[in-house]
Amino acid sequence: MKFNTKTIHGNQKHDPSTGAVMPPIYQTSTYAQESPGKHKGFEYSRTGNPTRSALENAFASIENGQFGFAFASGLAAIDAVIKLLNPGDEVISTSDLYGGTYRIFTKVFEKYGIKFHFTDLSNVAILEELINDNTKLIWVETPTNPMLNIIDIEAVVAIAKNKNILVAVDNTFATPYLQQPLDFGADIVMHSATKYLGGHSDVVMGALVVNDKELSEKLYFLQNASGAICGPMDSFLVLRGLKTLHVRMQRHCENASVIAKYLKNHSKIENVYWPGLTTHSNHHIAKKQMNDFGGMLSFSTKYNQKRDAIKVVENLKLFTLAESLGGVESLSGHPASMTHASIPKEEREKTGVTDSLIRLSVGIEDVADLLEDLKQALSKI
Ligand code: P1T
Repeated sequence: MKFNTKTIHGNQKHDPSTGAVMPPIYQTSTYAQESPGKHKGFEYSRTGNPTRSALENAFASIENGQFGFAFASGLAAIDAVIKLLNPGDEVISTSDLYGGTYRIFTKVFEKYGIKFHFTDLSNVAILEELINDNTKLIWVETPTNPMLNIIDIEAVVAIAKNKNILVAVDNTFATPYLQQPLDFGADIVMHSATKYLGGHSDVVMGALVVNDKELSEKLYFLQNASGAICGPMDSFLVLRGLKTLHVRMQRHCENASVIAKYLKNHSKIENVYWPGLTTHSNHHIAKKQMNDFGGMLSFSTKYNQKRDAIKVVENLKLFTLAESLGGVESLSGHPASMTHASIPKEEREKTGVTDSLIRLSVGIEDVADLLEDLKQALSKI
């Protein structure tokens, strides 16, 4: 089955009791048992719920995996992955990544004895220097949030494989429409399903997909034991969103391409970060591992002035100034003071997240209106 069919039909079946084409929202916490332990496959909704199962099956299908898991948020999904580890274990992570991921690694898990190394993984050779006997996980975010760096997943997997190190890929920015990390040999693919998978800025959710049965059993245990599951209504909404993922992503990519090129030629712009530009430092890797280049881009204004960046985001009208991304509507953000404020200034500036950086989540509106909006906002500086 091709990807554009999988988003609609992948691992889905009509409701067995009524034939309902969409799975009903099974708004129930528990299920009747005929005799202790004798039931129809569901016993308690933390452990399993039919609407959530339908979504988890869809997640697995679109990521070319065997087992899907839905969580209460992207961070809850990340939490489950790190709980696979033990005190003394070490993680190597890309240094340019979502601020909340950095925060859970450093502020939550370090105190349980897990050590995190942050490095620029667009240079995979660095892994050979950092890997030791305690290294158990490599955390890859590609494209990175918010600098849109690209990490070569196959190259990371090649280094990790014979060393028994798990490779997890946060695929939030790309979505499986653009890249399927399990096909490159990654062990775990993770999503903030809040973003493109849901696609309509109305749900907070996380996802994990794996192929390995033993790993899936460990994650299933953690999902149930820690309990950060999502509810049936949210499961329904994300399943509905998924059905248009391919058409939305196509338009996100087209619009971002037009906007990236416009900004690149704008006299008031210093740098544009979008992996589809031939001038992007990892463009060749993006071309190799992605089907297109995505709807996220960042840029910095000339002279590196925070006040200019603030003025631009304040003046944008169609691009709503807001956290999050990946919905049908365009959003703007100022990472240094919003999504990445939890990373110390010296750390984030090392990766390029300066006070003059603006991030855009390019929506699927008419691109002429989006260009007009950027033009008027940039004319204010
Ligand atoms: O917000 P939540 O669903 O918990 O997902 C966390 C997360 C994980 N990974 C990536 C790459 C992310 O971008 C996010 C959430 N990011 C934002 C809210 C943001 O505006 O960047």
